[in-house]
Amino acid sequence: MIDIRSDTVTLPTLKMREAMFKAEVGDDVYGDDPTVNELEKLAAEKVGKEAAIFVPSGTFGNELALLTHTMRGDEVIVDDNSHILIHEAGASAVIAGVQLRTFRSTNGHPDIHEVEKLIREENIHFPRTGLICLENAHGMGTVIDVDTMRSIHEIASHHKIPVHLDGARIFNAACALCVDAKEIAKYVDSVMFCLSKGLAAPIGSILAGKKEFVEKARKGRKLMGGGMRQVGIIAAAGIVALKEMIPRLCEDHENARLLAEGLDSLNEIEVFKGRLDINMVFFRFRNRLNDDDLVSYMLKHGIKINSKENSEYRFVTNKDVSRTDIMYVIEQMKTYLKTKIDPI
Ligand code: TLP
Repeated sequence: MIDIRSDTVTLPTLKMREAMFKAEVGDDVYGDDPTVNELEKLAAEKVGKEAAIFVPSGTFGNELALLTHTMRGDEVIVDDNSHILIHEAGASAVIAGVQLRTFRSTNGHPDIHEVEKLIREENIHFPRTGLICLENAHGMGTVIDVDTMRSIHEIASHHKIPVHLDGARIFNAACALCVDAKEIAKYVDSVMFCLSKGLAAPIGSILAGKKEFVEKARKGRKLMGGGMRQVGIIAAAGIVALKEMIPRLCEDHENARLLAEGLDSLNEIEVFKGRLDINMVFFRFRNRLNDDDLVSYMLKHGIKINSKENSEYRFVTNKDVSRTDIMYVIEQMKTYLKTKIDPI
C-alpha cells in the first residue's frame, strides 16, 4: 500500500525499534526515566529553548500550551485555518476554557496588522487576550517567513502577550526556509513539535519553552492525564528521530514537487501552486466531475488517500513513499480521470 493520507502514517525505522527495545526506563512521573530526560534535553536544544516536556500527541502539546499560558475566560488569537481551531475537536474550550478569536490568513500567511487589531484593550466587558498562536509550517502547505514571526513577536511583547507556535512540522518549515529551527522558535514563547510525523517516531510530541513554563506544564500534563510512566520505551524512538531523521525531510518536499508537477500536467486537475512549500500537495478538480469514488478507486489500486475537505484533496509525501510510488500515483490518477471522461 502507498499511503499518502498524511505523514502521521510513517512507520518507525529499524533503529527506532532497536532503541525502543534497549531503552533504559524508569517512572517518568517521578522524573526517573533517563531516556525521557535525554529526549527532553535534546528536544529543547533543537529549538533553542531552556526546557521541554514530552507529551503523547501534537494536539495534547498545543492544548497543554493553551492551558499553561492562559486563564479560564481568556481569549486566544488563532488563524481561521489553524489545527487548534479546526482539528482539535473544540479542546481549547474544554481543557483551557478559553475562547478563540480568529484572523484570516492568506494561505497560512498572517497579516501582522490583522493580528494586532484583534488584541483586546482593557475594558470591563472584554475578555483578556491571553495568547497568540501561530502555525509554522502551516497545515495549508505553506511556511511563515522569519521576519513575519519576528514582527508578530514584537507586537505581542509590546502588549505583554505570549506567543505559542504550533510547530508540528517546524523542521519542515526550517528546511523550506533554509534556516535552523531555532531561528523560527526564537520568536515564540513556547513551541510544540511532533516526533511522529515526517520524523517517523511512532508516538509523541514535545512542548518547549522557558524553564518555569515547562515546570508549570508538567502539572498541566498530569491534570490532562498525560503523566506516562516507563515512557522511555517510546522516547527512545524520539531520540533517533531528532538525531537522524531531520535532514531527510527535504526529500519529502522534493517528492511533493514531483507529485505536484505530475498532477498539474493533467488537464482536469488544478494544483494550488502557491502552497507547495513542504511535503503536501493540495488540488481540486477543475470541472465538476463526480469524484465520489476516488478514494475507493485509489484504494483498489493500492493507494490510500483521504477524502476531500472543503472541496480540496491533500496528498502528503513521507518517508515510506518513494519517487517510484509518486510516479505510480500520478499514473493511477491519469487512469482514473480517463474512466471519468471516457467511460467504457
Ligand atoms: N495533523 C493531522 C490531522 O490531525 C489533520 C494531519 O494529518 O496533518 N498541528 C498540526 C499543524 C497538525 O497538522 C497536526 C496533525 C497536529 C497539530 C496534531 O498532532 P497529533 O495528530 O499528534 O495530535
